Amino acid sequence: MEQSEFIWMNGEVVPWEDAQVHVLTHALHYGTSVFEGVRCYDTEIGPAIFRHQDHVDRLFRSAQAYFMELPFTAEEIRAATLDLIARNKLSSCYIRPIAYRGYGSMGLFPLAVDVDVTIAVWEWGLYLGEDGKRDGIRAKISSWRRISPETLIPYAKAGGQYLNSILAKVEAHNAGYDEAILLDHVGNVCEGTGENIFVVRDGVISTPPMTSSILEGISRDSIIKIAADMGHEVVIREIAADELPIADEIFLTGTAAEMVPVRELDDRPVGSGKPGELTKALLAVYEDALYGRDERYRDWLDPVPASPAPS
Ligand code: PPE
Repeated sequence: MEQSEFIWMNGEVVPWEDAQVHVLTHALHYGTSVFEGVRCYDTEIGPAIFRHQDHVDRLFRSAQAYFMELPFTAEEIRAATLDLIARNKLSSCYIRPIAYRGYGSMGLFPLAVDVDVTIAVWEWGLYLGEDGKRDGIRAKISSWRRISPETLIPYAKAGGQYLNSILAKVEAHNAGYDEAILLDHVGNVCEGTGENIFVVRDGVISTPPMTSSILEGISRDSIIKIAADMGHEVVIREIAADELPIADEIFLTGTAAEMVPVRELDDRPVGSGKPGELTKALLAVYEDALYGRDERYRDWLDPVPASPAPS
């Protein structure tokens, strides 16, 4: 991976290589962590974090779901992130804040273990590649079902929950596909391993609701708002698995992946087998929003200060 100079660890800025944990860190054993994936773009108004506050808020919601009390406020995390990007002299980067049960005691009762918080920022290209975004990807319906609300907390972005995504991702990779699409526990369409899903048929855009065990994606929300501004109401409804083969267009959204057309699903072309017209139109406006080129979405940008706060 592309290293940067500094990492923020429990309130201190330390050199990248010094950001280490003990092997008996609770989260390493039991997945007791919550995290975010955020991006900073080199925008028209300078380096700026896309929907920063929404990501920080989701981090706190995830933490609450797993009884974790963060020793920092949302505002402290937000300010630390902006400062860290400036210190690392980055104009665009991926941002990974993580709160985790640290070192102190083992065993499944976690509440006595302190919560540590770190923030790392580094340059990270698109998850499914620039060519994936341009030409579309090949996806496979996973044989693994997405975690259900009966066993875990789908709306939380928690470390341990990602074993589910990892099983689906490796299965898809080994079978020669770019990405997996998971159904929920009752068999409705849910999402990708790290992206939400949208389906277009006869000009109507649909996306699964919270009750289909999705992670409530911030990119998903941005696309819903952008589509509405373009005159397309996105229908939020349960989508049956057998609606996928008859879709005209399918695309995925997520911070790491941004927005990616699915050109082939289970070896069959989606629509024409090329990124669809609506997908392309939405992607163009979405990119304008990310890079601050569209005034309507400037409120989504949290500008990075030109120089770090004096320490
Ligand atoms: N579903 C899942 C399971 C998920 O992990 C993500 C984000 C999304 C949907 C989309 O959410 P949002 O980024 O708010 O639009 N996945 C993050 C981590 C991916 C990774 O590989 O790590 C991300 O995109 O940063």
